[in-house]
Amino acid sequence: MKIHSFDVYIVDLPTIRPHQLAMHTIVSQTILLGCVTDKDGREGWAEVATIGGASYGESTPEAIKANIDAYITPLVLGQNPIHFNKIMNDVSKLVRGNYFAKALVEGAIVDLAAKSKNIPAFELFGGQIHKSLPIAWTLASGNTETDIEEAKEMLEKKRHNIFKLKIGKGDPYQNVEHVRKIKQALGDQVRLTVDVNQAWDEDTSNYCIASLQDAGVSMVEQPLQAWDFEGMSRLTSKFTVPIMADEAATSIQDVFRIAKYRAGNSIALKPCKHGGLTQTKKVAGIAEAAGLGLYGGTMIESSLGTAMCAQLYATLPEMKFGTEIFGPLLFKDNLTLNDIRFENFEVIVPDGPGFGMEIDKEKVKHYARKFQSETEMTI
Ligand code: MUC
Ligand code: MG
Repeated sequence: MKIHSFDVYIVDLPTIRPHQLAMHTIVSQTILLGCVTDKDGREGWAEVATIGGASYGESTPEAIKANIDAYITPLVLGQNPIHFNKIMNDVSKLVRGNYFAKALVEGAIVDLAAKSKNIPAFELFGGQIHKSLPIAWTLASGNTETDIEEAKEMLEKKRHNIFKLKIGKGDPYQNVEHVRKIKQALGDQVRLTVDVNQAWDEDTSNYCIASLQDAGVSMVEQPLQAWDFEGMSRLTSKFTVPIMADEAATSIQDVFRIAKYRAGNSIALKPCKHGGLTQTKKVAGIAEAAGLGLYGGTMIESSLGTAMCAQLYATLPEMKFGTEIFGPLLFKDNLTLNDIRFENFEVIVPDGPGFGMEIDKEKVKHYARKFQSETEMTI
């Protein structure tokens, strides 16, 4: 079995409502799909998602596609997918950084390898510990009343009882008030966390985190810029509310540094930002050894990317802060023929062959960027 082709599609998928982060409001999420084939025409598929073009991170959708096409695909053609560990090790020697690109390539190869053995992909990562995982929902409409109504609806439907608020945009002090009001309205039946997405300086963080802690918030994610390890370390030792590193926790070396200097006492995992599933397992190992709490993060993937995250997170001993892989629930449409199931405040880990998802090629064609004409598309 040899890899015959690798194709990358850029897809824009509309959301059910605007989703407001510090740097960008998502109304249409840009997703990359990777499709690997072998000589017998068998396929493996993977997904990574990006937020706000170049405003969230360095891996823009266009760069991910261009770098895979030019530099990674030539290295994987002709290789046996079951050797994905060696393939990605060889790729990493010749391609620096490019974590999202590597995650997409590794994911599609893993899907193909697992399908060829008729096993779920998590069997290639030590096997499943959890069959379902707690799932948070992000309240990010930008309006306090709308967020409270949305949260109440989620509670009633038993979909979520953990809520994350994106509070990096606008006036920090007003945003803290917004959080306080939501916590007051929802009470102790919910766990409330906040994500600042690097928007505050240290003085603002000192003032705001004290108020958030007082309001009963149970975790503060990435208050400072990704590079500010020292500031994150000071905040972590000052407050009792857990401080989570997200944008700062990319490579295994970053996570080791966070552990060493306590620049955060919890880590948001995201296979795309770490460079794939294998690297995510390594990050989780460093965190576990250092006693850092884990969170199953998302870049707001659709069903396929969510299945990839769920399958990997299911192999880890403990997700202290649960997961936030709610992506499929935020989209108007689905790129797979089957759905991710959300039940009783948890996401059910897909357990079919590969990532357990069947791609809907008509939908991929429908939402793929126009510069990819039908004649260029091999699906
Ligand atoms: C982030 O920074 O964590 C995750 C949930 C959400 O609403 O935005 C993302 C990105
Ligand atoms: Mg975050």
